This record gives sequence, C-alpha cells and structure tokens, in this order.
Amino acid sequence: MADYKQMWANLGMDLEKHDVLCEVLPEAFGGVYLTQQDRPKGMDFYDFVVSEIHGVRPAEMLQHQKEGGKVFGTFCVYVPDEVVFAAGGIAAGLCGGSQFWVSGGEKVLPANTCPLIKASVGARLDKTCPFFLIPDMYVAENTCDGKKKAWEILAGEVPMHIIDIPQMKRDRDVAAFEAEIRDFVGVVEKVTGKKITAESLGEAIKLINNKRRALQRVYNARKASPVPISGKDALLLTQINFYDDPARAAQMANNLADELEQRINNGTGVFPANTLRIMISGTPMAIPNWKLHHIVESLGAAVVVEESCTGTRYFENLVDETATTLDGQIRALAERYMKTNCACFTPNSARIDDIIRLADEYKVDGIIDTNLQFCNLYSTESYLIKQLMTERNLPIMHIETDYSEQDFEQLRTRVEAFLEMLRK
Ligand code: BJ8
Repeated sequence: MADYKQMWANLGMDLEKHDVLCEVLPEAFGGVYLTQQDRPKGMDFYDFVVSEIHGVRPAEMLQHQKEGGKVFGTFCVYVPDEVVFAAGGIAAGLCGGSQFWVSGGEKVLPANTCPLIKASVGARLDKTCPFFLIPDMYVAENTCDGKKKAWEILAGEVPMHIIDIPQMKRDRDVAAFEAEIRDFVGVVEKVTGKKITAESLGEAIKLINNKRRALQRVYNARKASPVPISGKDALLLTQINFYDDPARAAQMANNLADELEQRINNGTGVFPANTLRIMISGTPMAIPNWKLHHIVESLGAAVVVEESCTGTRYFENLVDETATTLDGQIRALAERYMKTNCACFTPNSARIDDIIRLADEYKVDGIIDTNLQFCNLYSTESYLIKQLMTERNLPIMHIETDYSEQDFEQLRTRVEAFLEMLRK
C-alpha cells in the first residue's frame, strides 16, 4: 500500500489505533478471499481497492474537496445519491461493518444497539476511518430507532441532514418522500453552492442508473449454473460500489459482467454445477462483514443472491429517465426509492414477494434469513418470512449474528446442519 500516513494525520486520525486495523485487515481478507479458486480476473480491481481501502478513495475525495467540491457521507439506500452528484458532489456510503469499531460505539450507545450502528458511531468517534472524517455533511434517515437516536450523537461531530422516511407506502407517503427529496435538493445546493438543474439531475440519474444496470448484469450472471462468481466476490463488489466513483464502479462491474457472461458461454463456474444454491436475505452486510458468506461457501454451498441493501435492494429498481423537468425528476426519484422494501415499513409484504421471486429467478435450494443482533425490525419480520416460505416448501433458516467471531463455530454447525438437510 502507498504511504497515506500524512493524509491520515492531517485528518486527525488516531494513527496508533488505526495501525492495528491496518494489520488485521489484510490477513482477514487474505483468509476469506484470496484462498478462493478460479476467481474472475475482474476481481483484481476490487482486491486492489481493499489493499488500499483507507488510501486511494479517501485521497480522491480530499482532492475533490481541494478543488472546491463537497463530500456527503450517507447511511442508507434511501438517500438519493443522484441529488448529490447533480450538484457536483460526491456521495459515499459509510456504514461500519467491522467489530473493530463496535467498542467505540458502545462508549456512547446502549450495548443492545445493532453492531452496524455501533460500528458507524465508533468509526467516527475513535477517528480510525478516513471515510467518516472526510465528509462535509452526513445524510442519514429515521428508518429505525437505533439509527435516529445515534444520529443525534453524530450531529455533534458533523453537520447532519436527516431525511424523513415514511413508514407506509400509500400515495400520500410517496408524495411526502417527494417533498423530502425537494428539501434535500435545497440542502445540497446550499452546501455545494451549486444550483441543481433538470440537465444536471438528468445526467446524475443516468450515472447512477448505469451503475445499477452494471450490477444487474453481474447478478444476472449469478443465475447461471454453474455459478461463475462466488457470493463472497459479488458481495465485495456491491460493498465497494457504495463509495466508489459511480462511473468507474459501472465500468468495473461491466468489465466483470463481460467476463462472467463469457464464463457462462464456456460453462465455467467457481463451484460444480450440482452445488447447493443459497439466498441470504435480511440486514445489510457493510464492508468488511463477510462472515456468513464465508461460512456458507467454506461449507461447499454457493451464495447466489442477497435480498438485502448490500444486494438486490441496492440496484434492482431504476429511476425513470424520461422526465425532463426538475419536478418530474424528483417525482421519479421518489417513486423509485419508495419501491425499496426495508423492514421499517408496515406492511412490508412486497419484501416477502421479492424473496419468493428471487428464490425462483436464482433457482435457490434454500434461504438463510439473517439479521444483525438487536435489529428488531428484521428479526420480527423473520417470523412471517419463515411462515410464508415454509408454506411454499422453500427451506429456510434464521440466523441472528453480530460482527464478532465468537459465534463463528456455532453458526458453522447450524449452517452445516441446514445444508445437510438440503442435500437429503
Ligand atoms: S433501507 S435495511 S440500509 S435502514 S440492521 S441499522 S435497520 S437496527 S441498516 Fe438499513 Fe436503510 Fe433499511 Fe437498508 Fe437499524 Fe436494523 Fe441495524 Fe439496520
């Protein structure tokens, strides 16, 4: 890795503590990723990004700020990145996925808070992640109780804009979200000092849609048997797409998709054709949370799809590109984002429909429905999901876990038993 020490020092990072992370991450990544056989060549780019994880993209963001641009850190897939890019800003997903940051969050949050929130708060307060220190503004939302209270703490650190996410999907809720996006346009214009026009928003909509289309191509390739890419690699691609430059992200994902489509033509896969095909549904897996995928795939099954915000929810729906006025574009954004099926909505039956549809499209043999510990929303929703999947004879197991390694062996045993049951 290039030397970024000065850049980190200028950001006010705790270098000593950060060194500990820099020591453990390559080993963890090597053990989980570099031991895989026959990985697509297109994954080299993502391996490089991980090898420079706190260097190369943060340096680009700082350069952007030096040139007068603004950076917005985001925490949820309901934040419309298009608005930020339309004003010449950079939007970067910030959710923390490492146990390393959890203790920092526990200093100020109740212990029974989900690890994603604790890690996100800890990464900022402990000053051990450049991504959390660079943004001019955080953009967050009130999807769950843990998040909305945590943002009040982080608001003491960074200017914060909260988007009010409706909890139902009636017409008036879509209209309310449209008004939220309109407000967000005003906030972004104020922070960046740039006017958002129908032209710039139209271009940003295409930019982000193109990234979504590229991810759709990669995921479509995962429908093939033998599957041409591991679930772990697909997850890494999606995780990196949250903060990479969107044009480059689309290009790299398209390059990977070209290779995967070629593999399908040649009948080449990373697992044998008769490998068990698993869907993982539930809470997002922020980088570097690869735990469950690693367990499943090291037991000889393939994760072929993720029904999550680090999976299909991130890219399945496109924004309508035909609107030519700002009003029309903002309406199109509201309609697109409100199609996302987060467990913070009630009812959320469209998520269950999605799981059934994805099980069919990706020809899955079994579903692992998972939630991060203390996530009441997804944990409660798992009851109905299990009931409805069982009615349809779709084998399913539920897992609640966190970022630690403590339950690794226990999870491994449970997943092994589930896979054994599927093999019978
Ligand atoms: S749209 S899933 S990214 S809120 S796991 S922090 S819900 S207690 S992450 Fe999410 Fe947006 Fe929904 Fe997606 Fe709270 Fe649950 Fe923790 Fe969660």
